[in-house]
Amino acid sequence: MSEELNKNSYSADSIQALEGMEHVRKRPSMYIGDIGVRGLHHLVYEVIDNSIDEAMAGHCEKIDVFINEDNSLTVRDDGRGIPVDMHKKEGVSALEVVMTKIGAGGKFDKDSYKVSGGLHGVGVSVVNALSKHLKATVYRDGKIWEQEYEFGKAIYPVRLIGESSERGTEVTFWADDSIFHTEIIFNYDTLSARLRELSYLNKGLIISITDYRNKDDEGAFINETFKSEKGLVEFIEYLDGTRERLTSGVISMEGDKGGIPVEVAMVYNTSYNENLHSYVNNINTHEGGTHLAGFRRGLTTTLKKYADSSGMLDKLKFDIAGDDFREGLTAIISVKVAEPQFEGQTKTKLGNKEVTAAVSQAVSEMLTNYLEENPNDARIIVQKVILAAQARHAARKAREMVQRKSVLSIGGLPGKLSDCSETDPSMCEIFLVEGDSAGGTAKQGRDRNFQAILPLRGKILNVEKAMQHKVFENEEIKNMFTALGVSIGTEEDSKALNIEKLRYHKVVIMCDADVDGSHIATLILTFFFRYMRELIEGGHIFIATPPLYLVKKGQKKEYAWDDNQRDMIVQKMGGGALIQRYKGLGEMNAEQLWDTTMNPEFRTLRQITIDNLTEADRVFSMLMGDEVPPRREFIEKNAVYAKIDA
Ligand code: 0RA
Repeated sequence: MSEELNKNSYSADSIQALEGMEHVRKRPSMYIGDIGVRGLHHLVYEVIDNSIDEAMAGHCEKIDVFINEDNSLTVRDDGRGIPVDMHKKEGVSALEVVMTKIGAGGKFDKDSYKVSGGLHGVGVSVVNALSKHLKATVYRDGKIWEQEYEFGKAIYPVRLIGESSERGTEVTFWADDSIFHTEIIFNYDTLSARLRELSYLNKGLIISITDYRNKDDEGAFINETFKSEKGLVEFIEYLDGTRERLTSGVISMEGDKGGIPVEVAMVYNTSYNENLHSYVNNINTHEGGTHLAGFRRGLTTTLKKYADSSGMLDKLKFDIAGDDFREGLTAIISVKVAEPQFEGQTKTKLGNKEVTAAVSQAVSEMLTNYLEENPNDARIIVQKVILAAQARHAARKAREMVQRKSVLSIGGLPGKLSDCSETDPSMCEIFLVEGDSAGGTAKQGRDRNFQAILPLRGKILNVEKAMQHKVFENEEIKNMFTALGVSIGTEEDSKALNIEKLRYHKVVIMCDADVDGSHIATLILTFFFRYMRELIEGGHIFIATPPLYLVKKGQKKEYAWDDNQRDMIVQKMGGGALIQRYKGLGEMNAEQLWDTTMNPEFRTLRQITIDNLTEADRVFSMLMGDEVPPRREFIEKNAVYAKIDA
């Protein structure tokens, strides 16, 4: 206490800064979203964002990311280098201000075009506050400077350590394991997917990632370098690569509309899904917002106008709705907004009103040109829209059937459902079980107080390839809707989901631990991803993990989930242990299934989360689409379990 008072050099501002850093450590989730795996990776994005800002200001061409052997992480750029000279107001170097003051960002450089920023756009000082150690190195004006920090506090003033003709900033941080509720281990695929995305969103920028923890077959560290010359056009080709293209080229535009940089790329494919991905300042806006509204408006008005004047709609007996223009459409919208207002539950919905008109105008101009110059494609698109409208009318009838059933609630519950007695949804679980026989075992093994069982017949419908009305007519899918108590579709938005009446807060997919089982689990996940994504986003979807082996000796019984575990148990039990390989759930009796897979005390449920929505979309279309080679490659790369990070 008295020590604080004696430090006369501490200005009121630096004490406030200290409090800011303390606050970050006390309430980390307010700054990085959560303190799990997602929040940990958010630290990386936050550091990279500073380098991206430097690139957007036109001063940086290359960003290198290194996952170090000890799971510290390094980001290096070839920008101007964070200034190290004395900051007049703060009395310390500018570098120290940037690193230790919450919200300092690049404030002292008003000219820089600063629009990037992570989910919350909080700045690198937040990463510093949540790191047990951080080291910043600046290459600038022929010199090398460095400063290190612990828990966000500088441990020495900026010091000169050498000379160099290089330019740039390097930050290495060791995340504080006392803050995070997860091991400090970075996931290569998660970071790589985000860096690839960033390279498409910032064309021309070179971004590399190196993993010093793992080597490939040739003994080199795992490494990828991303650089996109064509930006969103290439992003679309990557995303939609395994779908069958309907038109000749990717329709795209890039320009400035009323001071707002807008980039759009789109393509129609033969699928029945709508895939819109929108970004604001490189952030994926899951919840959409004004830019997406602008895209829809521009698309609908332009296509409608063209279709009307083409005469192709003359004999049509029914109306065309907004949805119809977006069936089989994959599009990416990226805008840069100086002062974005983010709204919505996850703060990923753009609120700035002025953006709607900017994007709408951009899309109208782009599309009008394209349709005029490509009359063949124009006809194909209008025909697709008409077919979509026809299908929508059929789908509505099918959907109304499902809804009528779910409105009847109790009486309408599927006959195959073995419900639980608890009625508070937050306490209830439902197991979606592959096959009637495993369903029967699960029914005997469960705790009927809070666990419900819905058996699903064999391979469920691949919704990736089915038209909407086929999806709603499908028996297993209808059963899932009614059992879960979820209804779908409003007048304005046929895919709007109503999950307020969700009857179980845990939905557990339980399939055999073999190739067929994973295929079925993937089919079910695809259904949730395309038709009930809110359930995944709400953390309601889980995958059960039945054991692979039973090891027995006399009365002793132990289960193993992998070969390693099996060998350890065999060794522990000594000679004469018997190993039973479970090929499916059906080989377990009710008690075994309860003990290993259903009993909350001992089971492991894998919660399904979406790391990167755009990448998840690509993976589902690839896994469930027509093309075999990319699917085989993915499954080989992710062998054992085709683990889908969705
Ligand atoms: C403000 C001013 C200047 C550089 C930067 C910020 C800067 C920050 C970061 C963070 C990571 N990499 C960065 N690179 C640059 C320099 C202004 C000038 O030189 O005139």
